[in-house]
Amino acid sequence: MKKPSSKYGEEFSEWLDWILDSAEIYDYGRYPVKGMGVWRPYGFKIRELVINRLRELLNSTGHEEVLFPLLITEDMIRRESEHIKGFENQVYWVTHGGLEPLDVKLALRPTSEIPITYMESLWHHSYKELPKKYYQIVSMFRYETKMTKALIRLREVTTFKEAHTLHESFEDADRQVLEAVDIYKRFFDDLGIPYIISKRPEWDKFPGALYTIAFDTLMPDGKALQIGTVHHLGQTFTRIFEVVIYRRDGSRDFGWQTSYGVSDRVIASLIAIHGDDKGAVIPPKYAPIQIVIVPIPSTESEEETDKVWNYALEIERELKEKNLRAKADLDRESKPVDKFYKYEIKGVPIRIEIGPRELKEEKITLFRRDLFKRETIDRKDLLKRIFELFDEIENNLKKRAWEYFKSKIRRAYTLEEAEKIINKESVIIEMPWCGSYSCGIKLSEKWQGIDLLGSSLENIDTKDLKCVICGKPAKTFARLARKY
Ligand code: 5CA
Ligand code: ZN
Repeated sequence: MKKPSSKYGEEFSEWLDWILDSAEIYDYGRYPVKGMGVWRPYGFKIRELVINRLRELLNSTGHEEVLFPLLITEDMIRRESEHIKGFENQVYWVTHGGLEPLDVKLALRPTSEIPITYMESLWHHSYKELPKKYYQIVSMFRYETKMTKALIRLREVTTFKEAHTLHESFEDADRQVLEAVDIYKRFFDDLGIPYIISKRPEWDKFPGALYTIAFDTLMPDGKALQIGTVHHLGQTFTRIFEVVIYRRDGSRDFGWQTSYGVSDRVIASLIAIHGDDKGAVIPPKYAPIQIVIVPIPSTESEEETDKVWNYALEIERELKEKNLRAKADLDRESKPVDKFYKYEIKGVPIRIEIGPRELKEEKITLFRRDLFKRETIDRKDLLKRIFELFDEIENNLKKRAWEYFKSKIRRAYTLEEAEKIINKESVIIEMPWCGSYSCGIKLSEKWQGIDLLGSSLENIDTKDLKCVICGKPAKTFARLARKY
């Protein structure tokens, strides 16, 4: 695939396709079912490292992993009308078993509120068992009608982490929403993915939810990408499936729920946000290969070259003993510069270059992928320097990503001001808003292709500010952006 000259602007889409292909992460667009791609070994490993982190965060906060069937009966899914309305035109149906038409059509899960609530009605009856926090990491299917895109808009979402919780009161579910937001903050912070957190407008809530809170990041083309959502589901599903809970005071009430999820979009963001025009730059914690060792052959003799190759093997062994993901590329056929290029595309954070000179002087040359910088150190300092570099690289990637992100969030206090910015560049715009439904609708319809992400969750000072639509006192900031 041809390499675009930049990852920014209109070339981003090609850049993403190029990197997923040439770094052998995810093969997309060639498998003969639209919207579905193939994780290749290198990509699968990144995915696994990301999932491991997510599991750690969920397990350590009292979440329990479960595994539900993929299929849902038609009558189950039709029982909640608002929910099915939201998903109706996105559901894949299984209609046959072999040659026989099925008596009951079966849906491939587009999400699992329905099956999970159904089983909760059989499992949980008392406040003493609550809260319950379940999660699963599974494939989910949505027949997306907007343009599909590798990892960003899939029809089979292969890394759908969905959490579903059950509580005895509205307040406890409200508290759970905050815990979920906190968990996702820690998750995205760890990945170095910047975000803003917004309360979605009424018309953009998850079908059946009381309210939805979303994490958005920015892709290098300036479009906002929703990378995670947290929903307060109220009693919508527990009412339908009669999850009745005995409460502390002896009364009975339907349970209260939340759900929250992230997907393959997180991995797309990790790659897109840290990468550069030369390829991916994977943070050390998530890099399948953290250190690649490239031996440089001698120009003098074969014997000398053999020694360098042994030196490379020795270093690989030493690093692996410390549980570092190191790889010595000992291929004798290909040239060092071709190896450099290959691992730069793959985003390996540190490269070790050793040749006859390093061997003789007991030195090691290190190359940092993020800054494209070389340094030569004493061999004995290798481990210490590598661990330092891991921290430095992680912090640099994080800092760089947040600086870029913050530079793309702008305030405007009138519609004219906003329009000037919008015509010039693709950013997230914040404007004073009274918070009303009608002004929100007007804002979201004001400019073609620019949507309302919602309002800031944190209290931003709006004293003396006026809603850009109606002129009444502003209660919050509305955020608008081009959206995936
Ligand atoms: N049951 C709830 C919580 S898990 C739910 O399904 N919420 S969702 O519809 O908002 O999906 C959760 C997250 O999955 C979204 O925030 C988005 O980041 C991601 N997602 C949704 N659809 C797709 C898709 N077609 N391709 C890739 N990621 C998707
Ligand atoms: Zn208003």
